[in-house]
Amino acid sequence: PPVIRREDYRPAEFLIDQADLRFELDAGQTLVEAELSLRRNPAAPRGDGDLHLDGEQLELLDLTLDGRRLPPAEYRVDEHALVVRRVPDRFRLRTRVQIHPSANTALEGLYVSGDMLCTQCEAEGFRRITYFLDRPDVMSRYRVTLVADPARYPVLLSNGNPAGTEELADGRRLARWDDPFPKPSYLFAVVAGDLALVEDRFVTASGREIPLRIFVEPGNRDKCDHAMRSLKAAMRWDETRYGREYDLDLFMIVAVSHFNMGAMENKGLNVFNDKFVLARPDTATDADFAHIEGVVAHEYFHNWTGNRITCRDWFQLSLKEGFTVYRDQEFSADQGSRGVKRIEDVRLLRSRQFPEDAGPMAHPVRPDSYIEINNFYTATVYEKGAELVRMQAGLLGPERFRKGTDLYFERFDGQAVTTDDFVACMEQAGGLDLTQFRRWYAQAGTPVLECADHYDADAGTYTLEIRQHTPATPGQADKQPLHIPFAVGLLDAQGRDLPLRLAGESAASEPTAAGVCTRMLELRAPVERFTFVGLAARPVPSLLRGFSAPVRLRYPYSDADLTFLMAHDSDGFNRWDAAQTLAQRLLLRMVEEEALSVPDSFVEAFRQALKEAPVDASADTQADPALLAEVLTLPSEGYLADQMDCVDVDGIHRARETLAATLGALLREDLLAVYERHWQPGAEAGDYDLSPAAAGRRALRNCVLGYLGQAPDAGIVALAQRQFDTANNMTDVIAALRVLLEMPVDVAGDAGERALAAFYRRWSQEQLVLDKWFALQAQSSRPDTLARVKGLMKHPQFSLANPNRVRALIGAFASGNPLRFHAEDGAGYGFLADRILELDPLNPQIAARLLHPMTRWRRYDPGRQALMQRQLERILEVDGLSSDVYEVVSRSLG
Ligand code: BAL
Ligand code: ZN
Repeated sequence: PPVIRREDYRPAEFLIDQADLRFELDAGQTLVEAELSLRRNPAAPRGDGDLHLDGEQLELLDLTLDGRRLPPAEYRVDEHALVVRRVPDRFRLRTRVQIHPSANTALEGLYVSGDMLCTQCEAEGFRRITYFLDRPDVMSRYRVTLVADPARYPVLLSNGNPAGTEELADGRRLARWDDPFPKPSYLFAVVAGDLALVEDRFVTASGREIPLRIFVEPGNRDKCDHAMRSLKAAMRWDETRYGREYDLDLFMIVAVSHFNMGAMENKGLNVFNDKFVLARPDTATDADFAHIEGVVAHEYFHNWTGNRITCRDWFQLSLKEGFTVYRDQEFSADQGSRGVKRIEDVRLLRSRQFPEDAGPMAHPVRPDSYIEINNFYTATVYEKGAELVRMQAGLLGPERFRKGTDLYFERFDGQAVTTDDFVACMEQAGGLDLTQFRRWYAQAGTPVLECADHYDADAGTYTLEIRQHTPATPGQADKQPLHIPFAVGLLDAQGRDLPLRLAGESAASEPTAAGVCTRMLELRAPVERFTFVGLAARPVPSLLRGFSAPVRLRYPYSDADLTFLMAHDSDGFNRWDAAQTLAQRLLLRMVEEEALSVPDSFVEAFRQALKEAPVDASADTQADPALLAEVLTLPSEGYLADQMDCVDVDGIHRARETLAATLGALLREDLLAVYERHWQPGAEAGDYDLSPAAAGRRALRNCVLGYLGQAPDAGIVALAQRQFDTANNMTDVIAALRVLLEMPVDVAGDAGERALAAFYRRWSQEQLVLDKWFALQAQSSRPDTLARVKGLMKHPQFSLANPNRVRALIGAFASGNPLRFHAEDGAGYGFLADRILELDPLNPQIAARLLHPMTRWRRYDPGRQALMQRQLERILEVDGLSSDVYEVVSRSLG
């Protein structure tokens, strides 16, 4: 398959000002009539005079140009295009095509989900609906007419504002939609179905009343409250933080059960994976609620960052995704605990994006080439892209950043632009030179900062020396130094932030009233030195506060320094990070030395942290329980693996289990005390409290239960059983079930299996809860897990056609169970390769995504390397592989 390169970008030769589409909708076959007003693009050089329209899997029934039916000699159709020869400079083209939604298993274009019809057009799905210039820099006005049988499809939706309905003489219903905002084809959407409606309204800053409609499958109406609340909060937030008001007369969300992505920001008609809409306390965990809030906000925010201003080409994907992720992160931080949100975001970046940046799929935030754009909806484009926006916001400060975004919205509204255009606005509003900063968009790989320091007691000076380098990545051997914002504080012996004065400055910056003194240093050269003066004693440095740049930091902290920072750092993120580093260090030593015992100092640091747990559930004066739960959570197996040159799968699992069991046994009384203090069946049984504070208490209690479960006895089994039996919310039920399932049979008997069976009986008709049931089993550390996963593939409720189910079973096993997936005999690899070959003809996007754990094969021992390589080669040998899977496999082997 051909490689698409950024440097080959050319403006479209033709523009489509107006697109009038008429759909005769039916699951088996749908007729699509398109009348397009085309004209030559004055900004594009003249080509061969032919019009090339994208189109795939379309059956062309009719073609007219300015009312004249074209004879075959004047056009040609192939697998990917319709080419009309020698067209005039301005004309109307009418096509009629037939498509087959029920045969569409790739879930791109128009397809069937349950009993409804829906679309997914990003990135290149619109070409499976009609012939078009299916590229984001062609923005058109759409008028849509939908015709369908009202018994099957009483609700007919498209983008924009409703423009009337009619009952046709043949019994069918017709609905018209008109979208006044020009948009690229990837934002087009149609939904038809027998849908239940939940409606609310929002009054905008300028006083317009906007109906808000959430459509769901009948039976799910009682699970929309949280999504609706989140939507209204997001609409208000975008007005106050960015001055962005909603523009259409109506805003709609549709939840569908079969969806490749998380959700899609189609203009005025967001289509969601129902996992990110539907929630009730008894069906969804606190994490699910938080994801829903974030995703609803993310899609809504796209209305300005993505829809009103879109991407010139797909290499600019991070223009909308990086900025919109940054916006949703900040929104969520404002709804709950800012500190905890930052920890979660960095944990995700480190566990997904850092390994991507270090592997065969490494690519810049603005990639230079791709074979299949669907493979580039990555952690790099999204999460690292958000970090680039965050760094610019940090460099400008809140006021100038707001000026920069105002300028961006004003200058580019209605246009398709580039990441460079965005940076230029920041540069202008900030009065900064971001020339060097732009390299962040162009260079792949995670920069490494090596820090050294020197204290001169006689002079009272403390010098920090920071070296930066970015490792080579595929296709990019040599890297240039980056412009890196590096936030630093210095602590005195009591753990207080010191005033900071750099050599040459006349005055020191003093700590704030809250005792915080942070200096944003800017790194540009490969080696930078900063000398702080006026220091009576050697300080302890707190480096990269708030994770001010997406880098790997190296500094030779002693364990005592880390324990000190964990207890005292005024930066909450760095307190957590110190705890993580301490645990990571110990765990990696335990991997090396199997017999290593856990040092008392580590146990005591944990005991001390537990002592800070709030005394009762209503106290808000003590440590934030959610933050404490983060501090007490050990680095994941995947994160530890990323720290090793050669991943020791079994050693990592063993070390983590040993450490958790040791803490569970030695701190039993302290853990039990925290658990019991926060176990309030009375309060929980009443009104379930969704507040961040209550969720934080649940997180802490379940974290503590996890440790207790690692050193179980009959009392702990009973504790977990009580929680499973009596909890009124999914967070506590799942946490207890996980603990019961992981406990050894000689202690817990069949308690885990019984609980699992009870869970199935209760939830067998709730598809999203059932996904949890599949995933829990796929992630089990028990030796028979692969056999069990294979058995579950035959379960009547398993289906390869449902991406959520595939992710819950196969994805959870391959990506969420390193111990069993990477079993030494290679059985996990063979299983995954078989599934990919089965899935690829059905849904290439999902198949390519599932492959990822195998792409990092070079990080393992020679035996596992050979086994993974063999499976990858086996996949590559298959004829007719999709471009999605081909690209991932060939890059991994390359
Ligand atoms: N644009 C694809 C889904 C999302 O990032 O919102
Ligand atoms: Zn997005």
